[in-house]
Formats: sequence, C-alpha cells, structure tokens
Amino acid sequence: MRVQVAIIGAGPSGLLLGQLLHLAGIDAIIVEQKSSDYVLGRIRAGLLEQGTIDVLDRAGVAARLHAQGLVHGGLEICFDGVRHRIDLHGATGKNVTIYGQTEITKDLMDARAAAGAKTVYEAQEVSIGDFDGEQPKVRYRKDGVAHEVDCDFIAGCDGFHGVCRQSVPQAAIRTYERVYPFGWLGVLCDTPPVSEELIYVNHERGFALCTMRSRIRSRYYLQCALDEKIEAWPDARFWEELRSRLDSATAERLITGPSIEKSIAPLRSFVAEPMRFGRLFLAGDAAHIVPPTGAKGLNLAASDVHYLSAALIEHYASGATAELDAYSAKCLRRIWRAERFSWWMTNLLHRFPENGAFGQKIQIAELDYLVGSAAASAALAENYVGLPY
Ligand code: RFL
Ligand code: PHB
Repeated sequence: MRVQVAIIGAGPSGLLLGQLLHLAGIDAIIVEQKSSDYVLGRIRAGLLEQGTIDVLDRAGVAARLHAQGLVHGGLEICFDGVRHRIDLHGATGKNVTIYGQTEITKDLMDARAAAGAKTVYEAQEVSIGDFDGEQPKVRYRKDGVAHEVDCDFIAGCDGFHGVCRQSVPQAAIRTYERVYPFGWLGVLCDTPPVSEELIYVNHERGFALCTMRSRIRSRYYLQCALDEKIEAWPDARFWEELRSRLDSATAERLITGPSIEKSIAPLRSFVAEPMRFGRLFLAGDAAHIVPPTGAKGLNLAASDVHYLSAALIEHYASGATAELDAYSAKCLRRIWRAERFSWWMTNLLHRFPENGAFGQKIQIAELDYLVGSAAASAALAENYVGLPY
C-alpha cells in the first residue's frame, strides 16, 4: 500500500492531523495499536484554548463543541482558605472552553468515518523505518497478517510511550525531563460542578482542582503520593479529602455521587528535541509532556498539528520545504513557553515536602502577589488562555 502521509496513533494529534490533511486532499492512513473504544474510553484533558478551537473549526469538527462547550471568562485560586478570581477575559479579551478530550476524539472519529478515510485500529507490532531516506515505511500486523505501507512522510502522533520517538537513533535526539514527586488522583462524577468556574486550590494537605465536563458532570483532582493505590481511595474517602482541602463555602456546596471513573496520573515535564528526523515528524505527547496543572497537553498537541498540517499542505501544493524545515523550531518555541508555565503553576500550587515550611511561606507570598497585582494576574491569564501561534 502507498499513501502520502502515514500517521501513527489515533489520539487527538493523529486524528486532527488526519482530518486537516483529508480536507486538503492529501492521502493519509492512521495506524493505531488500540481499539477505537479503548481510545474513546480514556478520560484526559478538558480545557481548550481559543487557538485549539480555531484549529478544530478549520478541521470542520467544532459544531458540537460550539453547542455544548462551556465558555469560561475566569478561574479561581484558593489559598489560606480564601478564593480569589482571576479575570481571564478582562485581562486578555479571551476565554477558555470546557469540552472533554473524549468528545473531541469522538467528533474527529465521526468526521473520519464520514470521509471514508482509512484508519487501522488494533494494529500490532507497529514499526517505522527508512525515514532518513526518500521512502519511509510503516509495518504492522493485523489479524495475523503482515502489512507494509510506503509513504512520503511519517507523522509520529503515538504519544509518550509510542514507537516513533524511540525509533530515532539516540545520538540524534536530546531529551529534557523533570519528574514530580506526586501524582493526581482524578474522579469523574455525574453531579453538577461545585462552581461555575474552575477552582485551583493550594492547601497544606496538598493541591486540589475542581473542574467539569458539563453542567451535570464534574471532574475533581487531588494531589496524591506516587505510590498511592486506587483501591485505597473508595469514593467516601475521596470526597472527605476533597472537602478538607476546599474553603468552607465550597465544601458545603459540593454535591457528591458515585464516581464513574477514578485514576492516578503521574506528573512529568518532558521535551524531546528536535521534532523532525528526515521524513519523520513528531507531534503532541510523542514529543513532549507537561504536568496537567496548566491544562496545556492537548492544546500543545493542537498547535503542533496546526504547524505540521500547514507545512505538509504547503509542500504538496508547491513543492516548497521551508515550512517543513521550520516545523521543529516553531513548535519548540511555543512548547518551551508552555512547559515553563505548567512547571510554574505546578510549583505554585502543590505541596513539595522537601521544600519545608520556608517553601510554603514563599508559595503563599507568591499567591498573595499574584491575586493582588493586575500585572501578575495578567501574566497568568495570558499564558492560561494560550500564547499566540
Ligand atoms: P495520545 O492521546 O497519547 O495518543 C497517542 C495514540 O497513539 C497510540 N499509540 C500507538 N499507535 C500505534 N503504534 C504504536 N506503537 C503506538 N503507541 C501508542 C495510543 O494508543 C494513542 O491512541 O497523544 P496525543 O494524540 O499527542 O494527544 C495528547 C493528549 O492526549 C495529552 O496531551 C493530554 O491528554 C494530556 N493530559 C491532559 N492534558 C490536559 O491538557 N489536561 C488534562 O487534564 C490532562 N489529563 C493527560 C491527562 C494525559 C494523561 N496520560 C497520557 C497519562 C491525564 C492522563 C492520564
Ligand atoms: C480538566 O478539566 O480535566 C482539567 C482542567 C484544567 C486543568 C487540568 C485538567 O488544569
């Protein structure tokens, strides 16, 4: 089989790239190792920057997002038991939108199915080769049969644990990493959210976040130890711990119910440079990870795909390679700024036992400055709503 672009991974990066290329008449296949149900079952991000919505609009998959997404013009930060509002819209003229990654994935899968574009789910032993030459290849097995795809370019959209980044010779790649000494315990619940806007909480027992997926589905997170086991967190314990970290008015308003999903995610900052190796281009989590505190993971995936689709479309239209050549540097500039912001938000809001009482006092002083200074609030807002592409 021969295609112009072989996309590895059917997460948001791969599906969005596939849709943008399809609209431009570029022939692409997506090869995914899991089933579509498995991909749809992963509960992850929920907060979109305007730039992400613009890309989804261009991909023609934003109708449901516009109908159902919740537009937020602000967020709250709670410390010392008091909530403070940051006016995102007032400071930047921009909003953020709550719309789950699961829903975006579903919209993209539906669009792909309607277009009749080819996606191979449950591909086994996926491997890539010859991307340093003119004829890259993707190989996989499906139902016991070996397949080989010839292509012009490979898009590595296969997430942090994927095969694409790992196929690059060690000497050609440099990685930067920080692993945080805690994780997030997340619960999804069919109850109305405790508040109209998100609440980020700095508390001596640890960070907490109140977020949502809709007006009737809430999502809550608690900072937890890395070795914490889900079984040790029956719903009652989760709600009790969450209440203890909230200000009293919010704690009283909290409506609890049976969890419909509960998971623990470790926190990590990671960047691989460069993001291009010959005819292989990495995008999304395959190239970088941010801790979820700044809600940047999915949004960075969208900006990578924006740059990559534009470069491929330009190349197929005119033969030019300038945008393909600029891809890695353009992405990395935006990525490092989002890495910095996510790292800063993580440091500001979590309990770091090794920082001791001094570290805690410094955090509170910084939070106090942040909510009291229009300039500091605006700096947070500008990064939170998303830096320009
Ligand atoms: P994904 O979503 O990981 O998709 C990669 C796809 O590639 C497939 N794959 C392979 N396919 C073929 N062959 C192979 N060898 C393959 N290896 C892997 C995988 O099955 C998968 O379908 O990456 P993508 O598309 O770049 O999208 C990135 C986003 O998913 C990610 O940045 C965010 O979800 C990050 N993230 C969060 N971001 C936020 O902004 N807010 C959040 O609250 C938030 N929560 C999360 C998260 C990521 C999590 N992970 C990765 C553990 C919570 C979790 C648990
Ligand atoms: C979410 O809705 O899951 C979410 C929102 C904001 C974050 C992280 C996660 O910073």
